[in-house]
Amino acid sequence: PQTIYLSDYTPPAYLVDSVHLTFKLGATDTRVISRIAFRPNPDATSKEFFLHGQDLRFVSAMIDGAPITPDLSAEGLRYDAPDAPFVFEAEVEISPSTNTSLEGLYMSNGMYCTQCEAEGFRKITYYPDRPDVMAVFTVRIEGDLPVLLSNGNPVAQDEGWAEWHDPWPKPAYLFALIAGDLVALSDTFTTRSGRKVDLNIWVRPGGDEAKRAFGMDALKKSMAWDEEIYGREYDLDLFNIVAVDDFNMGAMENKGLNIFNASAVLASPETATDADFERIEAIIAHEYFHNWTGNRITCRDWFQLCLKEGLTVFRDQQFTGDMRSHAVTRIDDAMVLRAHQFREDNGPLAHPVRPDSFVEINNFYTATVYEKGAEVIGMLKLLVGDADYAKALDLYFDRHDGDAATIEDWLRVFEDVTGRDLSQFARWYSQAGTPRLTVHESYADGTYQLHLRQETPPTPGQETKEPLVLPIAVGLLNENGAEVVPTTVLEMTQAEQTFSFGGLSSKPTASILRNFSAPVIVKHDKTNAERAFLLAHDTDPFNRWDAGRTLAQDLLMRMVCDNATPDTGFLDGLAAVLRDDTLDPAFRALVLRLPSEEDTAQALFDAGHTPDPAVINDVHETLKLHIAQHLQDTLPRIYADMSVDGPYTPDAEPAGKRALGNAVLALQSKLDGGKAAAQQFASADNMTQQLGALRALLQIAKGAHELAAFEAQWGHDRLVMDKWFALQVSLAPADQAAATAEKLTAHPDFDIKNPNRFRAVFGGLRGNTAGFHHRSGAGYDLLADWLIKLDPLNPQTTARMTTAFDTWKHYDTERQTKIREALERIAGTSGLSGDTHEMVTRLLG
Ligand code: DPP
Ligand code: ZN
Repeated sequence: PQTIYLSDYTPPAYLVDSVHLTFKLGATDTRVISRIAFRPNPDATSKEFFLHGQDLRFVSAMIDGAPITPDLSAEGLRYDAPDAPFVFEAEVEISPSTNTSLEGLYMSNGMYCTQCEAEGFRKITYYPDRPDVMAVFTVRIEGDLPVLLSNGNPVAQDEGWAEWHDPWPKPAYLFALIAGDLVALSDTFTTRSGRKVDLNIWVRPGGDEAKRAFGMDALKKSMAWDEEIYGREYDLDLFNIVAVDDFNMGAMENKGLNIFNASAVLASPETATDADFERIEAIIAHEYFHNWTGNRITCRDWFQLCLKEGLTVFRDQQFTGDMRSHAVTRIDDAMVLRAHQFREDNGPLAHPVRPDSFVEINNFYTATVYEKGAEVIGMLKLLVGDADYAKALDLYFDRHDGDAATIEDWLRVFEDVTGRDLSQFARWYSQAGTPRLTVHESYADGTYQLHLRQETPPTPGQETKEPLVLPIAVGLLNENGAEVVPTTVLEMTQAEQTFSFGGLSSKPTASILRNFSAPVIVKHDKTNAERAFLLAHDTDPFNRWDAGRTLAQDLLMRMVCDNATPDTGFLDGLAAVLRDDTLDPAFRALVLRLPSEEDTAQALFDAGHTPDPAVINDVHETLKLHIAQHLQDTLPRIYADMSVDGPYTPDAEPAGKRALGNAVLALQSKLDGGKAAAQQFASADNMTQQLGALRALLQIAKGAHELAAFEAQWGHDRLVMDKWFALQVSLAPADQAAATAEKLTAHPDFDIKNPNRFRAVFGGLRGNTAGFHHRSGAGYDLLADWLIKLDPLNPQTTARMTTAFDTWKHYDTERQTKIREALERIAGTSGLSGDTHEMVTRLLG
């Protein structure tokens, strides 16, 4: 496997004007006949005619109608082609039913489907499979199946065939084909300029039909929102979404034909939780928003992946905030960033938002590219202001429509609109690692000073770091909790900087990094009294929540390191928020939620300790019990207050009540032995409450009866059963986690080839911090065994799951030795995929 460098980019030798593809479908012998009009690229630096191709059986090829004998290799096809426009034709054979990689054309429960991003199109036919080659596609599908779909608009169809034409030039990674026995929920959306768009959500018949309505609603909301907020209209007469059972990612934004992991689109009140509904709404929006940020303007090369992903995540986060609550959305997004991206930055897999080299691009669909990529855009918006952000985006769409663009193009529109020099800001794209922002304060003579220092620790391949541009939103509160200085954005550009606020009558309490204005770790030696004050009074909801979070994290760490016991100050602060009926229940639920055991492990490591997951687990349990006991009298009242009248809707308001109800129920179960939870389980009419009750029971090592009942009720429903598989493993007592996972791999419904099921069991295992890291090493061994089994079938999902080991150097020597052995065993497997090889090599560092 070869390392590819951003600095080696060269333009394509040939461009493509049009592509005609004919598919003669067959499970093991699909014929793909291509006719591609090439012309030399005037900007090319090389004249080599090379087409990617992988796992293809070559049948024949012609140039301008004359048969040719090209050089074939495992990577593709080479030929001494004319230095003038020509038509290339080829016929190849592929075998979708044996393609378990779920990349290229494959089969899922009788349905033909495709996944081409990033480099799957080369498994379909010979082609310049790179995003800067954009072309107009016409596709003919021949197959004995009722529904035959591709990108764009239908041209003609009859029994056994269909023809499609996509008028918008696109890179091959956005190609899609679906063929199967499918049924649609249909609707329409009229764009603001009056284009009537037909919308369909397709599923296989036999159970999923009732789960389509919410996705359709989310799609229409997304279409309206992108018109209203970004001025972007949809540009075809048809928009199809198809749900697929076997899928490596969440979903894929293929032009006019989005393909979704069934778990990311199908939902009904009985089968999906509030969190599922929210996730589905966000993913539908995300894929739809890609139509402009990704499809109309795509990436020049895969190093620019954050150009479309960071921006599209940012847009879907804005959308979720607008649809639901901005405060709660921001807290959710920050929790995800800290849990996944900060973790990534803190280990051997750290890389910049725009990496400068990779072996396998599939390994860079990461929290850093996506979530940190979105944060970078949020900072840019904060720095330039909303009005200039809007102007810059308009310019971006105007200037680059139809382009395969770069981060430089993106930043230039902001420079052109604002006149700013963004060269220092651009370091956010090239410098890996999470900055630490150390805060010292002083107060004298009515002037409050903030002394700030930023420092980014070294990451693999980047020993020294430069100062970044940090937008730091700050507000100052007086002793009554009133705001004496409203939110102000400080622009920090140097390693150390001091900011002053004058004219104050007493020393204020600072609320720093409001709304999480930059993706940094704040090191501020506030007293717990100050934190408790902010938890009670901060006018910025994010920092109010974060003050509680920091208090909890600090307490948990003192419990681990110094045998501290929970102090009443903390418990009273929590109680006050919980009882405050003026606060959004969703917000109260978030305040009640403790940092995860994984969060505590990371925080301990950051503070120079070696985390012991067994001790962390004990301490978390102890704290939850203390909280439950402290709140004993309040819990039943809040639980009762959170009951929702009327039929279930997944809207933010009742969902917030259910979130708080479930959080309270989990605490209550520690006191009543699971009585209330068993009742909720028995009477639940929606998955949020059914699953919330089951979780509460499993957390106190009860619920065997309910688990069996759940399986009996839901055995027929794949998506619900994924929850059943995941929950048992993730909540198993630490010494039984690996055994539980192993037992479930022998369950008749376990299917190694289905990524959702594999992730349910092994994602459940990695999510059980104390269980995965149990000192026996059983968790490590089991995961390694199964990754070795999965790799020959599905390299992409295998490689992704190796990230379970990315914190391994944080642990004690004994655990490190065991993890190293597991990683070396994977690395030493003969025939290991390039995807997994790259990951274990980086992990072993
Ligand atoms: N489908 C994936 C996403 O939307 C990759 N583009 O993020
Ligand atoms: Zn995306």
